Amino acid sequence: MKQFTSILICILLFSCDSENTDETTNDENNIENIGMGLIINEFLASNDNCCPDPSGDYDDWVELYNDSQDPIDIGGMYFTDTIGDDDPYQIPETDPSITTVQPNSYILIWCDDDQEQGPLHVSNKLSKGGESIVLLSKENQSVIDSLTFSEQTTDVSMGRDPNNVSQWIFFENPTPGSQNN
Ligand SMILES: [Ca+2]
Ligand SMILES: [Ca+2]
Repeated sequence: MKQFTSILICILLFSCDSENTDETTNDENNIENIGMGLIINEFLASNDNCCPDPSGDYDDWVELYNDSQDPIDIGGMYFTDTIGDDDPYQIPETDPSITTVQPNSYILIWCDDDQEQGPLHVSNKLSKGGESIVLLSKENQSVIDSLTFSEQTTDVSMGRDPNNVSQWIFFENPTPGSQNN
């Protein structure tokens, strides 16, 4: 029994030790997390009176948040409202000063089919009745973040709960371009 206990302690110590000091494991986790610094944070699928785009249009929008320590240029990434879309819309790479999201900052994609209004205006409008929002990487169109939503209320946004970012809740007072509140 004594010998068994000793072996058990050895095994436990070894496991704990390897977990705490194995940097390879952490590195692997970091590699898996590449691209997850950018998240879909809030959206408004039916904009009647909430908040106009820079051209004065009350259009649908999606707010992205960069929770990483590095700037991320969304130019070249793909956007679609359909999961498995084989022809997603590519955000233009023409003006990184407009399409780059700074660390811990927000950027708005206008879903208005007004591409002449700038690189942040995509071809897909959002359906009030519900559909999906999918952001795909520039390199291989892998999913950076996505969500599927059900019926929405005009001028009420849906976003991540600031107290629990994995929870999506409704906001009577949308906060496009700033922290959900
Ligand atoms: Ca517009
Ligand atoms: Ca917000």
